[in-house]
Amino acid sequence: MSVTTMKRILVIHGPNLNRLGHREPEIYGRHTLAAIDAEIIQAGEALGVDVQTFQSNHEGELVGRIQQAAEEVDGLVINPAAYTHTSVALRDALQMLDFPVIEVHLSNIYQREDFRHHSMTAAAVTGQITGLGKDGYLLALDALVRMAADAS
Ligand code: CA2
Repeated sequence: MSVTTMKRILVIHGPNLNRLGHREPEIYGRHTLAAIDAEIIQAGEALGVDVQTFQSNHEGELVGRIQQAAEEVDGLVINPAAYTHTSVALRDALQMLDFPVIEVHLSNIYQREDFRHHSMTAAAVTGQITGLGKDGYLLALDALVRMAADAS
């Protein structure tokens, strides 16, 4: 029998995602970040993993939380939001991790403006889920647990 080694997962939300549910629901959905986080934590409980969530509007805080995660968790889900397209600092921080990382976007970044088509961070992560709304986070949790089970 395979035993999962995926015990702790961190979910990071980047800038402006604290405003979810309040503006642009046609692009990002009607759910608030608090409601999405509650669903993520509930899904983690069902999967038997401890899930923590973190949101920041500041690049340096996000880098700091990723560095801290290197010592604390077994997997990471990150929506770097606008920093996806600009941040060498986040890419470098993600590159240093030695566990699986999944990049999630609520919207399909490839259907949107040209500047969103390039992800600076994608090359530093294990995989990317884009365009599936909040379900992308839940699928990412599932994928991390499955990866760990397959590897054990
Ligand atoms: O689709 C995604 O999840 C994005 O990462 C969201 C970012 C955007 O810059 C990326 O290109 C794609 C923007 C997050 C902004 O969040 C808002 C929340 C409520 C109202 C307006 C923006």
